[in-house]
Amino acid sequence: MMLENMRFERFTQDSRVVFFTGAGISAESGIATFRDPDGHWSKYDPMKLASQAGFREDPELVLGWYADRREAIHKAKPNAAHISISKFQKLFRHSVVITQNVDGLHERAGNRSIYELHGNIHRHKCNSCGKYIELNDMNMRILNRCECGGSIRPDVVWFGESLALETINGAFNAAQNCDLMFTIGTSTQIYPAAQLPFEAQKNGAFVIEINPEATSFSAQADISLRDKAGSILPKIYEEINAQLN
Ligand code: BV8
Ligand code: ZN
Repeated sequence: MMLENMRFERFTQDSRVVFFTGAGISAESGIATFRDPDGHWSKYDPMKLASQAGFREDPELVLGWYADRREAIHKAKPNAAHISISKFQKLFRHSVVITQNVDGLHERAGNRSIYELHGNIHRHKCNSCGKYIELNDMNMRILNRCECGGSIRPDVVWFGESLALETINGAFNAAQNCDLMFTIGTSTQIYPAAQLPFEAQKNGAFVIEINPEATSFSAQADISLRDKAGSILPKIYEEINAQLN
């Protein structure tokens, strides 16, 4: 569908907007996704690395994987898609970002009202008492212990771990009460996050998907754009900004 044919007059600057994102929005920043052919999971078994069992079995393999990712993220910069969201958030006052990503690029791009469903790779906590602990870069690859004796791990949500209740409740509430949702760069396979576009649409939102590949949500998206976020989101911003002003 051509952008010019998309009509956005039904929205105003008071519309409630949700930007729901996955690893694909960081792809153009050079950060590997999970399920693309050269993604993280193609090299490792996710259940092994992003799980309590995997961490118990080989903590330094898991800590090394996160340290490698953190180094790649430090070298990366937010891309045009992250930056467009900051522009959108000036246009739509009631807008939030709900991300599955742990890379912190939304925050670095100046996006606000961010729900980090799966935590943040730059924070560490105790695996037993949950206390947040500052680590310097040196010892992020080795197993450190909390004063309670627990192992220190990245503050991310692993498979089989529950998402922070306040975060997931806030995200569902935002999705169920928005007028417009963009679902960007997610294969829509990981639950409960993947439920969000369906929830938004069920509650009357207009949902636009941006992904070079089709996903389990594509067939029912109001608009599904087979494109890269970094190239099409700036164009959609220009189109909507022109129609709203
Ligand atoms: C939970 C960690 C309740 C941080 C991640 C058995 C036991 C327990 C739970 C389950 C179970 N079986 C199933 C479940 C539920 C499970 C689940 O969903 N499993 C799947 C496999 C079915 N979920 C959970 O375990 C969740 N917790 O349910 O707790 C509970 C508790 C106890 C017992 C029972 C239940 C926890 C899920 C969180 C797991 N942690 N990451 C980290 O290391 O990063 S998941 C991981 O996948 C990342 O967070 C990632 O963000 C997320 C989703 O992936 P995507 O973001 O979609 O990325 P992906 O690579 O898949 O897709 C990228 C897309 O981008 C592609 O479509 C591509 O086409 C597109 N793209 C590429 N380039 C671009 C682009 N798009 C736009 N522009 C581009 N340029
Ligand atoms: Zn502890």
